[in-house]
Amino acid sequence: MKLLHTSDWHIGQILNFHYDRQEEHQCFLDQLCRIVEQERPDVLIVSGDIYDKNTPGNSSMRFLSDNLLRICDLAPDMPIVLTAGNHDSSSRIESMSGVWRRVNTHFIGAAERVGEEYQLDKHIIEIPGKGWIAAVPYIPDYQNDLYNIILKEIHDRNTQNLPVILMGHTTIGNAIFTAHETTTFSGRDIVGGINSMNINEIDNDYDYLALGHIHTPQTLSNGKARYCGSPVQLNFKEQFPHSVTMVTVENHGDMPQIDTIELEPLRRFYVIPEKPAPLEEALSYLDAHLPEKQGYVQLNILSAERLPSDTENRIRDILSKGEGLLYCDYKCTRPAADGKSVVEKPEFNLSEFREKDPFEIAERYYQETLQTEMDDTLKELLHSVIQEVREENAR
Ligand SMILES: [Mn+2]
Repeated sequence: MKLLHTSDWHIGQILNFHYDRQEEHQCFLDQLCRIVEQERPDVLIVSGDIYDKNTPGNSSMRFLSDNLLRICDLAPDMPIVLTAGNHDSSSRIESMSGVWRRVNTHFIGAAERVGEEYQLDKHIIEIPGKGWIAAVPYIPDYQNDLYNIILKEIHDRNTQNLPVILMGHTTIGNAIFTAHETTTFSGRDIVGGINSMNINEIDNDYDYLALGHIHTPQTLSNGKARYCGSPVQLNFKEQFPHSVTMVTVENHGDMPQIDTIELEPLRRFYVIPEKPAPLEEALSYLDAHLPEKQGYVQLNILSAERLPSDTENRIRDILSKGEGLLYCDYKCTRPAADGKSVVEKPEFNLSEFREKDPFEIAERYYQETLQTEMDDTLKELLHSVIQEVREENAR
């Protein structure tokens, strides 16, 4: 079976409340269409975070339908499987499932139980003669048993010994989280509000685990679980090539062959200069090193003081000398007291702030105002309240 694995599209993202990314998403989807035509995969999967927001605008919804239909027309026999991520509204994604199934496209939004029993059929997609997809969307922690219950069910149905692909949108412990802010609670990493789980909690009965949520592309140490990463760069931290993943598995029990196909971005993200420099130095460096390819620019400033109010205009003036260079923001780093090393303490802009985990914000606020760490009792209390609100919202 040949599988095209993507995740974390984040359609509808508005960068810094200002820059609509739709043209960039179109550029990605045009490339995806070409890849589908050339590679002829047996299935295309999107492991969560289809949209950037749980209330995508009408234009984003139309954008997704138009592009999915285009892929359906190019490869009518290739099923498409899309699961909800933590950014998506599970009920919205679920509401699309009926109509889209008519064109071999499967939207799976949430796990449902009748009494104690999960509804398994909606998560199990058989590709006759090729393999099985276990489509698990983003699920709250307490439903982690779902992975194994579905795998067990497929095990019973898989009489031909075909490859089994498991989808997940979660945090796996010990993965590389470079593009994300992380926090730790009770020895577990929390990334983007999702507690990490140990990969060994999932039974070894899959041939490839197609993960979403972490935007840094990486194959995990067992050699058969992978975060394919976001296809469109979403912020200044994601400084790595963006790609999609092609996977081939012959039979159930075989190791997958994993290849990546790099994507060409429409716009780039420039952090200038590379290391934080005093304001005047940073401005003249930018002036002398204007990037040639279009993109977003963040000025990297070292300053103990608040920056003068005309800073933004001065950056914009310099950028207007280039082609297609968009002002994004500046990052201000304070020098450390010893005058040598640099304390990384960026001031968040609003859009970065919105991406933060509530736990992390509270932890930082506490630390900064009281100059001491939260104790474990308080952490635990806060954690359980946040969890409770989340579960309430998920209903
Ligand atoms: Mn994501």
